[in-house]
This record gives sequence, C-alpha cells and structure tokens, in this order.
Amino acid sequence: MVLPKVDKIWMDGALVDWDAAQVHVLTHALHYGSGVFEGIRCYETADGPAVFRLTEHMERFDRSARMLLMEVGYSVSEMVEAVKETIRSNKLDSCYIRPLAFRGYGVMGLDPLPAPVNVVIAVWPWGTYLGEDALAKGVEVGVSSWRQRGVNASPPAIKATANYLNSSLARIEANKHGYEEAILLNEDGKVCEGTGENIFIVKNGVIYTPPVSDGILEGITRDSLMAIARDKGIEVVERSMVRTELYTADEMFMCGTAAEVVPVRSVDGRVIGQAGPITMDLQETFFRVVGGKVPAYASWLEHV
Ligand code: PPE
Repeated sequence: MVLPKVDKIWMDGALVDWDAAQVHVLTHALHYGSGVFEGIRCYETADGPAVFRLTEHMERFDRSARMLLMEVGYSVSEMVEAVKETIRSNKLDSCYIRPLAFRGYGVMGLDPLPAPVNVVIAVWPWGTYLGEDALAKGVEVGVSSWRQRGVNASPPAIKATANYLNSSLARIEANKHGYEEAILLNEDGKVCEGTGENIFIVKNGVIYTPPVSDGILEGITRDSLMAIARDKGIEVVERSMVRTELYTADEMFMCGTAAEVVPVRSVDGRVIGQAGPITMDLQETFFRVVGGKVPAYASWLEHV
C-alpha cells in the first residue's frame, strides 16, 4: 500500500511531525533487522474510536522485545496510553497502528545489545489489505516454495522485523504466480500460516487451525475467532495439518489484524468454493464485535 500521511508520529516519548520522524542511515535495525513491531486496528464505534485488544497487542510487543533482550523502556500500560494519545492527536476515527521498537544508531556488528533502542508509534488509515473484493468474495492463494522457518531459527513466534524477509519472498512469489496470498508450510511440510495471516479450515462443521508449536505467530485475530466460534458452539481444534487437507476443506479462511477475516476460494488452483457459511458468520460477528455492537465482547475494545 502507498502510505497515506497523517499529522503526528510518537517517537521516543513525544509526538513529532510526520516528516520529522527520521533516523540515521547507520541505524542498527536497517542493517540487521533488529526490531520488533505490532499491527493493531482502531475501529469506529458508537462511543467513539476504540482499539481492538490493544493491551494484548502491547503485551505481545513486550514479549517479542524480551525474547530479543531488547529494553523498550516503556511499560505495557505506558505504551497503551501512548497509542491512544497518538490516535487522538491525529484525530482519526479508525486507523491501523504500528508500534515499532528497534536498535538505533551508534553501534555496528552482530551483538545488538550495546545499541540504543528507539520506540515509535505510527498510525494511518488502512482499508482492506488483500484487495477490495477480498472480504466479500475471497482470495485465491498458492502454497509457497519458500518455507516458514523452524521454531529454532528466527522464531516465527517473535514479531520481529527480520522475520518479514521470508514473508516478503513468499508474497512476491505468490503475486508473480497470480495469487493474492501465499501459504507457507514449515520445514516438516505442515501447514503454517500466510505471509501476514493465520489460517483456518472447516471440515464437517469443525474448525481446524495449526498449533503454535508448528511455528506460527500466535495471532490475536486467530485467538478472537476461536473464542467467537466456541461461543457459538462450534468445535475448534488446534492441530497440525497437511497441504492436501486444504484442497479438500469445506471452507477456508485467513485472518490477521490487517487482513481481518478473508475467505479463501482456492488453493493451488484447487477450488474450495465461494465464501462458506461458517466463514461468513464469523466474519460478520467479527465486524460487529470490533464495531462495538456485541456487548459480550465489549472488554476487547479499548476506547481512545
Ligand atoms: N502471522 C503473521 C506472520 C503475521 O504477520 C500476522 C499479522 C498474523 C499471523 C496475524 O496476527 P494478528 O494480527 O495478531 O491477528 N500481520 C500483521 C502485519 C501485516 C503487514 O503487512 O505489515 C498485521 O496484520 O498487522
């Protein structure tokens, strides 16, 4: 997406003008991918803008940083407040939110620990992620020739900037082959995730999704949809799955903060079909939840 420009960016504790949020070319993270980030969405509700599961996102940010021994310097609750302040200062009703902590300027070499850490929060309007028709009509995806790394190499559970090299390789390939998104298998050949989404299939009324131990990012949208589905009385099973199970699924969908809930129409040209009833029911409930229309899930919304 071409980045739209808003007014202010939060940088190391203060709001600065969008154009002033700059770093030196010798910033450690530019050379070694030494950063952690989050992707969060703020939605318009009847009670004003509300951020979906903001605290959980900032807790994951904190866990990512701690796994890399990175001192963010702000607590989870300070980051939560800073996100709200950034949205307010830009006067946005809905937006995408990108907190990022990275190793800064002053040190080179592969030991990152001596480098200073910078923290920023940017917000901008971000509409649909996988194209205009994706939410209603679904997308066509292909299994990538690139593999998701094993859990002992650049662990997928850490939302690190460096990890997205692999996602980008897979996305480039998928797009060049005419698919809207890629599915990554892990080194054991198990189905893992999309380049920026978790995966679900539906078979005989049961929902299946790969477990964290197969090397996925533990998505907050994934967690939300599992809870919503179980509350509807639908069985949800976390278990390993293989490529051919995707081909023979009754329904398939992907989910993530940016992508939201997207039906999958085909995998490697094997037609699954139009968006299925369970997929669309979950998608419809998801959008009502994030829009503040379902009281049972009100605690997931943090008002700005
Ligand atoms: N897997 C990966 C690899 C991933 O990047 C995401 C989010 C997910 C699963 C879903 O996680 P969650 O957002 O908590 O439900 N991808 C973010 C980055 C997208 C981007 O292009 O940048 C996002 O959706 O914000």
